[in-house]
Amino acid sequence: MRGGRHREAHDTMAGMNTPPEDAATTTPLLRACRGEAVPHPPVWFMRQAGRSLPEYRALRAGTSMLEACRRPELVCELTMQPVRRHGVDAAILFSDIVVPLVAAGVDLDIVAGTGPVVAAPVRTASDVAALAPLHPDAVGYVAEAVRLLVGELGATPLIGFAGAPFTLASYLVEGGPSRHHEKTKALMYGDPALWHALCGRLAEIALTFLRVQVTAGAAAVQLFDSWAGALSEADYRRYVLPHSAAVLGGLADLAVPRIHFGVGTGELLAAMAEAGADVVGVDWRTPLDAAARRLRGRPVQGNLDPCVLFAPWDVVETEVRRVLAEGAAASGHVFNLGHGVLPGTDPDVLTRVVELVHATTVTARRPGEEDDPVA
Ligand code: 1CP
Repeated sequence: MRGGRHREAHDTMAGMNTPPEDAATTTPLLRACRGEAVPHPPVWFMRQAGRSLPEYRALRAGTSMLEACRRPELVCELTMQPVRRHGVDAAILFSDIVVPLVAAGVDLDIVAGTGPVVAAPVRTASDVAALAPLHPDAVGYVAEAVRLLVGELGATPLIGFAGAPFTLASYLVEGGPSRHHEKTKALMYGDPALWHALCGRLAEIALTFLRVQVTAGAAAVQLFDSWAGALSEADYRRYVLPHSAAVLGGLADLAVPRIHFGVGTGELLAAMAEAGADVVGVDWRTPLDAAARRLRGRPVQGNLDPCVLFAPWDVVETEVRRVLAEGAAASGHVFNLGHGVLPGTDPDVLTRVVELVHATTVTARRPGEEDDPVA
């Protein structure tokens, strides 16, 4: 497979001759997250494990999403598929942001073609009071999957993840996917005390879920606040930032890079960084050099429009090079899409993007760093 050849080359560059514990901290992903020089910009794709891959569709057939998330060996294989195929610089755990809610006792299902659907939406003080904390043992299957993966992945880092309080609250309050988040915002504006109580509980759940993953071996984490872009900066700071900060701050002692991402968050980037992110994920609407200015040079992740992958290759190539050039303005750049891989994406295009990013060492190097030794 093309990805196999590619990975060999990448592993060599990432330091296969160093002991495993060193390799885990010197890979391009972790170096870029710390703003250190890299042999090439690291690249992975949000939703890289998924319906764009025929091997994913074959393995998932007949198993519901939540059931798949509870089976460590299946999680391990689904997580590995895009790593083997594309030669990406990181794996992301196959799971979902609602998995810890289910484990904490919320009656919720992931409906194919729709997303998470909550049986009894959370809207009153008694609903919030009934939201139990997450006990780490309730996601023991996630810890087991992470341990299996760390063994399989070798030097390639595993990214653990969780949903941020606002995005989790949106699913719980709306009862499912939502375009305008109107019930969520009505609760937020109408009963701030209840809102903060809800988000406080969700922050604890997200933090426990992330700590389980890092303790089991995840080398970095991403906190998805996918729908935070629905808020003004003032509302984000008032109603959301303290809770996301509790999650990100609660990981500080574990010393893993914390990536924080949302969609449509161009106006929120500085505030999201203030919440405690080491790296801020950016969608395709904000050029990465503009994002880097808003973030005062902090490392960025992103931000190729996932729809560009449906255009002819010469367009894809031009856009990838533009993203790389703009990303070079930041102290570190993790190449990614601006949001998740769309199901109809041709997986061979993703593999070619990885090859292109890995081959673009020199133009991606930041000015003034030419003499830095490469890991
Ligand atoms: O490869 C990977 O990226 C790992 C897998 C992964 C991740 C990181 C899945 C599998 N879900 C997630 C996170 C997630 N889940 C987010 C944050 C990322 C993002 O913004 O896309 C969100 C918002 C969800 C919620 C969710 N779960 C949705 C979106 C619904 C909406 O509001 O539009 C959907 C469709 C799901 C189900 C889901 N999660 C993952 C998969 C493979 C699926 C499809 C399930 C199926 O096959 O039925």
